[in-house]
Formats: sequence, structure tokens, C-alpha cells
Amino acid sequence: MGMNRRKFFKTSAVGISAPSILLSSQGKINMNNPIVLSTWEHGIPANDDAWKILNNGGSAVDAVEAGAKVPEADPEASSVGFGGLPDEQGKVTLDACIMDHTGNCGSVAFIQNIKHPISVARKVMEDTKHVMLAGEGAKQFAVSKGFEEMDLLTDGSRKKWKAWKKKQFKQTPHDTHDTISLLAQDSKGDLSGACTTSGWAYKLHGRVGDSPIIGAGLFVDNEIGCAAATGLGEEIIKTTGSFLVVELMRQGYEPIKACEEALKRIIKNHNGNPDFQVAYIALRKDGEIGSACIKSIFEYALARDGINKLYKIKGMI
Ligand code: SD4
Repeated sequence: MGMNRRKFFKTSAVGISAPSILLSSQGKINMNNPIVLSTWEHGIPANDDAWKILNNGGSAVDAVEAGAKVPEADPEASSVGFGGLPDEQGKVTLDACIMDHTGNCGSVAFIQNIKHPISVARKVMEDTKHVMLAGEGAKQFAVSKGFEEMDLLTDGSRKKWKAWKKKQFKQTPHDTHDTISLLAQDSKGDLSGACTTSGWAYKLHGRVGDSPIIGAGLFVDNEIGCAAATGLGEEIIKTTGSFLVVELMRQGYEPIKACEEALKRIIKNHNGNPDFQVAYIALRKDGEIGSACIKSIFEYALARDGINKLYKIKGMI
């Protein structure tokens, strides 16, 4: 896959016209130089699919949807879509949201038996007057739009859930979750983002995380930039994390500093020593990117200038 991907990027990069930076009343705009930024290692294949769209002059919103669908469909991605780890009852329940450059957005929470919640979220955004649908209603809506119902629990994730149930029924690990969040900028300079996850493994049945909450798991402001989150959703919701990162960029913080500042609030709330992970990715309108995480390491995948690469960063504490 590595070789093919490198080759794909090398040959397809010629499709992009010369990068340029425009000045608007809000500052610089990165044009003709598409970017995809996403979370964790599964961001690499997700970026590949998103990049194909951007490189052909497609929109950022089409790109983030296409990218999010890659781990959603991958049974080996145990924190997203098909093959995602279930809740404490052994049910795979999914959260997703999408937001475009006009500020329009859609989301689904606690949806079951639908392989591509990101595409249902997009339908909510484009075909309804609402922003968010949840649970059975979200599934019914999906089916009415032609999505097929299917069992999302793979043999592998059933086995893991059974082992968890047997050994550690009273503990729910924080760290067995790796949401995919994607941010993209297209050749027009427009921004969009997407987030999709099976959430916290072995969570309480009915639990919804940050990923379908606009402003928490994702926020896009086409004049300033966009940001997205991964990690312990409860803490991201409590601090309206992604909105905060974008607002800090509006105040002039560099993307990396905005991510760090938003994380400092969480760290402070936990007396300087939280025992969980939260990470943010941010993409500013001028094409500058940034990322930060609380502890240990975090990996983000960045595709730009014909190269799609994984970067590792260290935690702040
Ligand atoms: C959640 N934020 O449901 C998601 C999980 C996650 O990396 O991001 N994991 O809380």
C-alpha cells in the first residue's frame, strides 16, 4: 500500500494549479493548494481518498465525507463504523458529524446498524431542516434515504467485548478509542470537516460523545479555520473544544498554540494531571496547521503538496 500511495501522490500532484495566497478582509487564504489533515494512523488511507477528490478540483465537503468513509468501512478499524468496538451491551452505536464552508452542518448520534453514519449526517445537513438526528429516528431516516441496515459487530469485536465483559466488567478503559476526524481545504480555499466514531469502547448503552456535537468534536468557520477533536469526549464537550480552538485562532493564536490553549483548560480542570487523552487538529484559512495532545503521543496524517504523511507529536504533560 505504501508504494502505491507514494506513486499515486507523485503522479497525481501535477493536477494542482500553482499555489497562491489571496488576501481577504480576514487575512490570507490558501488557494490551489489543497490540504487534508486527519487523526491517527487510519488518517493516511482516509486522506488518500479525500485527496483524490481535492486533486480533481472537488470540494472540501466531498473530500472529508469520502475520507471518513474509509475507516467506517474497514473492519480492522476498531473505533469507527463497521468493526467498531461495541458498548457494554455488545451493541455498536455510532456518532458522526459534518460541517461545510457555509456553516451548514449535520449530525447523527447513537445510530445503529448503518455502515456510513457520515453520509447520513450529510443527508441530515442537506435534506432536512435539522442539524441532529439520534438513535432509532436517525436509523429510520437513513433507511428512508436508501441506506442498508447491517450488523456492524464483527467476530473480532464480539470476541474483544466478551473478553472485556468477563475480565473487567467494572472498568471501562478510556484509551480504546481512536476517532477519525478530518479537516480539508479545497483549491478554492474553502474549508470543511467531518468526524465519525464508535466512541468509547464498552460505554454505557445510550452514551453519546463529542463527535456528533458541533462545536465539541468539530467546528468550521470558513473565514478563520477549522478544528476537530479525538479523545475523551466528555472532556471535549465540557470545554466546547473545537469551537474554542477556532475562536482562539480568530483572536490570533497560531493553530498549534490554539490547540494547546484549549487543552490547558482541560488539564487545569484535572489539577494538572489528567489520566486520559484528548488531542486537537486545527487548519487555518491560510493553510497553516497545528495539533496538540494532553499526554503520551498522538499521530496526525497530513496530505499536502502531493505528500501524505503521518506525524507523531508528544503530549503536553
Ligand atoms: C468519543 N471522542 O466518543 C470520541 C472518541 C475518540 O479517539 O475520539 N477517540 O468520546
